[in-house]
This record gives sequence, C-alpha cells and structure tokens, in this order.
Amino acid sequence: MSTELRHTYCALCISRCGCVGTLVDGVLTRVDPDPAHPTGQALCVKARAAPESVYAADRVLFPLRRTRPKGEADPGWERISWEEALDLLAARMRAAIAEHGPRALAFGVATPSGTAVADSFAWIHRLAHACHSPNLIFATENCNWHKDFAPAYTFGAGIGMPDYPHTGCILLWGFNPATSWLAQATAVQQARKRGARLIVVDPRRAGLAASADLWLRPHPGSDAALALGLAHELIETGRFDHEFLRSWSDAPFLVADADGRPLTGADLRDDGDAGQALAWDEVNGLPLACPNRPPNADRQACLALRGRYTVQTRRGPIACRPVFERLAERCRAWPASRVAEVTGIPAEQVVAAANLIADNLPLSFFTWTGTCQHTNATQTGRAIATLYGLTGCLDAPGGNVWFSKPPIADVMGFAWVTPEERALTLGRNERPEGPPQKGWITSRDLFRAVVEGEPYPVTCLVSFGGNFLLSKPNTRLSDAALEKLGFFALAELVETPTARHADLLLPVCGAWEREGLQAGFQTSAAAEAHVQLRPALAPPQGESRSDTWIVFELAKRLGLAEQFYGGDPETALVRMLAPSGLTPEALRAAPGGITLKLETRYRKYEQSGFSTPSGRLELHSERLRGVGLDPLPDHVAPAIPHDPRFPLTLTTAKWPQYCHSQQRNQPSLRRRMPEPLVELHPETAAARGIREGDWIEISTPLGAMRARARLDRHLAPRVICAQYGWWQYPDGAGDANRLIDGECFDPVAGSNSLRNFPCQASPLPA
Ligand SMILES: Nc1nc2c(c(=O)[nH]1)N[C@H]1C(S)=C(S)[C@@H](COP(=O)(O)OP(=O)(O)OC[C@H]3O[C@@H](n4cnc5c(=O)[nH]c(N)nc54)[C@H](O)[C@@H]3O)O[C@H]1N2
Ligand SMILES: Nc1nc2c(c(=O)[nH]1)N[C@H]1C(S)=C(S)[C@@H](COP(=O)(O)OP(=O)(O)OC[C@H]3O[C@@H](n4cnc5c(=O)[nH]c(N)nc54)[C@H](O)[C@@H]3O)O[C@H]1N2
Ligand code: SF4
Ligand SMILES: [Mo]
Repeated sequence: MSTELRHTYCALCISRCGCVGTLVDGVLTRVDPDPAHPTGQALCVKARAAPESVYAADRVLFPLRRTRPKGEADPGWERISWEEALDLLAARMRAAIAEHGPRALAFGVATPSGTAVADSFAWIHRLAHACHSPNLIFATENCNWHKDFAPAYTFGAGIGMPDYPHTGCILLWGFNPATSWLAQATAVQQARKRGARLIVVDPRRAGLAASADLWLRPHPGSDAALALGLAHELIETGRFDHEFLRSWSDAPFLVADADGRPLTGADLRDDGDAGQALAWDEVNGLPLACPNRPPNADRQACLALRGRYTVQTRRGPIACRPVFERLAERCRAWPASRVAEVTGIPAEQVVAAANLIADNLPLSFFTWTGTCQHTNATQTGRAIATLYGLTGCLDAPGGNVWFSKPPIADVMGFAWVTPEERALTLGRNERPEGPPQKGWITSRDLFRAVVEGEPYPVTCLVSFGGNFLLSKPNTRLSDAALEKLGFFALAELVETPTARHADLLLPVCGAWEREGLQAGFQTSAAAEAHVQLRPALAPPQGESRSDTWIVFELAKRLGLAEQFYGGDPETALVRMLAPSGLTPEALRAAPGGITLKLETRYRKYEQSGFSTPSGRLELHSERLRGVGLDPLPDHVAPAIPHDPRFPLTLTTAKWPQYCHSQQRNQPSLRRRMPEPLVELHPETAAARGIREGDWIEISTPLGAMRARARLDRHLAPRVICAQYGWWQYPDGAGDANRLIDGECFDPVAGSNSLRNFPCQASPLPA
C-alpha cells in the first residue's frame, strides 16, 4: 500500500482553503487542513467530503445528446464521442451567429464564489468575447456586484478586504463567514482574540453574531436606514474624519440647491474648467476651484464642509451647499428613533453601535449577499460605503485595504466586443450603470429574449455550470425559456433539473480532478500575495474534461485558435503568468504555492487619487445622477408586493453543508442536513399549530413549497428563513426561488428580492 500526501487548496468556494489530500494507492481517501497555507487553518465539511464528490455515482461521465423532445421528463440521452459533441456544438453556435448575429448566442457560467468554475472563468469570458457575444449570464446581480463593482461609485473600486491583524472594530453586515468564507471567519476570530470588537448586522443570529459585542437585527431590506442612522450619529457628534473628507473626498464640493448639479470652474468664468469642482473657501469667503487628483492637501483646511453659500456665477447667483451638508441633511432624517421603527433595531442599539465604531477605530467591514439581494441593494450599498467613508479608514492600516495582488495578465478579451455590439447587451438600456455594462445579464432579461424575442431573439445558450432553474427567481419563466431555446449546451458534473433541458450535456471533471490557478487568496496581505497551481488529487472521472479544455477545443473548431494561443491551454497559462515572473513549472514544483514578495501600501489615494471621475471618494455620485438616479444614498422602501394574505417575510441564507443547489449527492453532507429546513420564531409557529420538525408549507403569491420547521427564538416573529437549491423532491420542497417574483429588482443592478418577499406559513397534514 502506498500513501501519498499532496498539497492543494479547496476550490469549492470563495474561501479557497489550503489543504492536503491523502492518496492511498492513487485513490483519494481524505483531505485535511494545511496550517502552513495562508488560508489553511480550517476546512469545512464540503472539502472533507472530497472523495464522495469525486466518486459519486450520479456523475455525468460521457457527452450526452438529447434524443427526445424538450419538455419531456426523460431527455433520452444518447452517448456520443467528444468529437461529435464538440463538432455539433460549434456548428450550432455558428448557425446562431449566422442567423441572428452574435447577440443571439449567449453564454453562461456558474458562480465563481460558490463553485470551482473560477478555474476557467476568464477563459469562458474570452470565448464569449471572441465570439463577439455581448450576453453572459451568471449570478453577479445577486452575488458579487455589490461588493466588487457597485462600490466603485463611492470608492472607485470594490470594498477591499478588512486588514484584520490591525483593525479595532469589525462590522459584518449581511455576511456570515462562519458558513460562507471560513478563512475570513478564522481571521475575525484571531482579531477578536487580539481585542478587536465585532458588530454583526443580520436578521438571524447566525455564525459569529452569537459571540459579537453587538448583534443588530434589522428587518430584511431595511439596512440602508440603519447605515444612514449610524452616519447621522457620527456626523451630529462630530465623530468623523474631517481631514480625510476635506482632502480626499468630494465632501466640500458645492452642489446647486435648485437642481442638485455640482458647480464647476465653468460656472465662474467663460474659460473656466468644467472638470474642476468648486468648494467654499471659508477664510476668504470665496468659491475655490478644487485641484484634481491627487488633491493639494495644503489648501484644503479652508474648505467648508457645512453651511449654505451663494456663488456669483456667470449667469447670476446660485444657492448651493457642500456635498457633506447635503449628506448630513439626508442623514438627519434618520434619527435612531426612526431607524428603530423601520428596522426593528432598538434605538439604544443604534446609538451603541455608533459609539462602538467611534471608540474603536480603525473600523473595517465586510458585506455580502445579505444586503445585495434586494430591490434597494444599490442604495443600501451606497449608504454603507458612505458610512464607511466617514471614518477615513479606507485603505488605511486596520481598515478595508486593497492589498497588492500578484500581477497576472487579464485574458478576458473584453475589448474584442465592439462598443456597438456592447450596446446590445440585454438590459443595458434599462440599467446602464449595472452589470450589463460588463456584458452580464439577468435571467429575466435573457429568458424574456428567448421566450418573447424581446428586444431581440436569443436562440443559443452555452453554459459552463449554473443551475438557473434553482438559483434564479421566477422558475416558471426559466422553465419556459430553457424549453424554448433553439439550442442549449451545458457543461456539468451532474444531471441537474437545468441539465434536463439541455440539447447537449458535456461532462466536466470536478475541482479535485483538475489543475487550477489561484493568484491571490484575498483574506490578508500574505494570502493575497500567494499564487498556487492546484494539482489534481484524482484523474478525471469517465470521459469528463475541464471547462478550460472544452473552451479551447471549441475555440479551435470555431476558427478562434489564434485568439487562444494556438488552442493550447499550457501556452495560455504561460502567457497568463508571465507578468508575475512565475512559470507553470515553478508552480508545479511548489504544489503548496508560492508567496510573492509584494509590498503592502496603505492610502494609495495619496499618490494616485481614487479611481472615481473626481479622483476622490464620492459621497455624491454624478454618474448615478447622470442616469436619473439619486446621487446621494437613501433608504428606499423595498419594491415588493403587499398582500395581507402574506404577512410574513421570507428570507434565505447559505448553509455550511452545501453550496447553493449542489452537493446533496454526498452522503456525509446529506447525513448532516438530510432535508430542507425553514427557520421560524416559536410564536409564529405556535400561532399556526406548527411544531419543531413538522413539514410545513410556505406560500407566496407565486406558489408554495414544503420544508421542515426549525424553531429559532432569535428570529423576529415576522421573519422566516427558508432554503433554496433542493431539487431532490418532485414537488419542489426546499426551493424558495419558485416563490419569488423575478419582476421585483433593483433599478441599477437588477438584483432580485431573494431576501425579502411576503409569504405565509401553514402546517401540512402529517
Ligand atoms: N457553505 C456555503 N458557502 C458559500 C456559498 C454557499 O452556497 N454555501 N456560496 C458562496 C457564494 S456564491 C456567496 S455569494 C457567498 C455568500 O456569503 P454570505 O453573504 O455570507 O451568505 P448568506 O448566508 O447567504 O448571507 C449572509 C447573511 O445575510 C443575512 N441576511 C439575510 N437578509 C438580510 C438583510 O436583509 N440584511 C442583512 N443585513 N442581512 C441579511 C442572512 O441571515 C445571512 O446570515 O458565500 C459563498 N460561500
Ligand atoms: N433564494 C436564493 N437564491 C439564491 C441565493 C440566495 O441566497 N437565495 N444566492 C444566489 C447566489 S449568491 C449565487 S452565487 C447563485 C448561484 O447560482 P448557480 O451558479 O446557478 O449555483 P448552483 O445552483 O450551485 O449551480 C451551479 C452548478 O454548476 C455546477 N458546477 C460546479 N462546479 C462546476 C465546474 O467547475 N464547472 C462546471 N461546468 N460546472 C460546475 C454544479 O454541479 C451546479 O449544478 O444563486 C443565487 N440564488
Ligand atoms: S470553506 Fe469549505 S468549501 Fe469553501 S474553500 Fe474552505 S473548505 Fe472549501
Ligand atoms: Mo454568490
């Protein structure tokens, strides 16, 4: 018997935990943490189930072609060769483009945060772009848009990463790392041991909330009210970073009272600079043109943050106020008493949270899907980012920092799609400042294009994972669209309900069966400097192949070999790594990874400004105002139906055992969570004759589902938390998304109301 230990990392979720696999006679038997790895302190049950996932009986092992009409329960799969499968797919892709143009060909990809498709994410995008397709569907509007892209309106970039080793207070807002990002949970706990304080904002007492200094329990979808209330406490007591705001944010910029327009140099003189903002010089009592990036800190002390002024412009006097004054007025509408009414959080706790923040700077924060799966997600994100801006901790030691990343070539090929083609991205006209600007489309827009041909027909979908029937709202539309699609090819590990609609099912090998590159592990400066070429722990099962292999084979058949380095993934990897000075050989010789020597630089804005239009942190977003949206954050009531028959609020969350709709086929995980659960307050249950462990029905205006009741006295009596992603039940038990309307969405980002939907709970006959 030979035993081999192999260093690798778990690629199943965003945490990418460093680990060591044990192979006995070449067979993967177990996976353990790798404490020497920057994210290797702990592993969750999903990684420990690795052998079960590799050798699962229900894996798709061969390319399969449908022989029976769509809509029939049995697709009548016929096994075909890879040659046939790839030739067929390439022919159908070409036909779609020839018939209706590249816009009729859409691509799809599973979430890179909750699957290992991150390995191939860039290559899949490169293929879509090489085909000139402006349409790619994945989970972004309900997943990472609000932490990685939308904060650009305020910060010029994503939210960065808490500098846990140096932080004074951690704010986890709609983010439960104990379940969703183990490496961050470990970092939080280490910081707490050192004395850092912790505030958790979550309708559930989930994960670290139980041990936090303060757990705030908002009603789902009311987070912006809390953020503005906290900002109000800090502003009115003067506990904000005046210096930072004056010198590095747009806080002093003057905005006209009449129309909300920022004043510029061009208002003063004919030859004035329309790109230069005006502020009020309190010492001289004059408007002053503010220098552009990086701002001239010497002259900032005289700039007013508060007050009302009249500027004599070329066209006469204009009444105006600094951005900060306007923000302060916005926040004044949110005293703790009103925050309490809207959020359900006691007013004393709002004040206590503001005190905890102000007394324990530097503050760091992380927010994820708890705040983004709402119809008011963009404004909520703006409100939280604005609150954070007040502390002056952005990119400062102990704050949220953009750590140096390993330099890796961007291979997405975004520019290959012309601006004219990009203008056709579904949803772009309606939400120009949201995901469509990157070519990312929502299920609603894609499936309407398929079913109704509006605004134009999409006839072919090529997706690399993604279980849209379970992960997107409005299941009825998804179902109809997948059935109607002219051609649907899906690369998958297992035959999901979505896969049953495919014309062609391509077998992919799982994360443990293929190599994968991770350049940067995010959670600390050292982790972010770590590069690893994950070795496979097992050979690909059956005839399964990696997504990357499929992309390159397709590219060759589509005449795109040149854009794909001659169709050779190894050459591509060499080119991708080139800027870092690393090679595949060097990485293969160091399977645990290589930590590059990257310097951590704080407050990078002092050299280069922020990547916003003004070069400063923007409390007022002119970009949002430019498309008719509110330039300042506000709490907007969720745009969801109101119906007295559905008095409860349905929310959802992740569970440690599973990622979304996956892994139910792994016995050790299934034993831990055999059936779909729904959490509700004991009073809510008692009022309906529901007991712990009963199967109950949850209904909304769209439909009903079943789950087993779990009583939780920490929930608000109005809130129930259900699961989504179960497809092991013929009647849709544990599939909350069939209850949620896809027409309720955020006007900027298209995010769905997956965390706040009116519902009712009722007992089922035993
Ligand atoms: N085990 C596991 N890990 C995962 C995943 C998985 O499916 N399973 N998926 C991965 C992916 S793709 C993602 S995006 C991340 C997501 O990571 P998280 O965002 O941490 O995951 P969730 O548990 O969905 O949501 C976090 C918390 O938000 C709370 N919440 C619900 N509604 C609201 C609200 O209105 N306001 C506030 N403040 N909080 C609210 C929930 O109760 C929950 O505790 O996890 C990744 N990791
Ligand atoms: N109600 C509700 N709905 C939600 C959420 C919620 O919190 N509440 N969360 C949302 C979030 S944050 C996200 S990210 C989405 C996730 O949405 P999806 O990306 O659709 O996630 P899954 O449902 O897990 O489906 C992923 C599929 O990809 C397959 N897969 C896994 N790894 C690979 C791989 O390496 N290659 C290929 N080709 N396939 C692979 C899996 O077998 C699985 O069937 O769901 C969203 N839906
Ligand atoms: S948290 Fe679990 S699933 Fe995610 S990377 Fe770590 S071990 Fe893998
Ligand atoms: Mo996600």
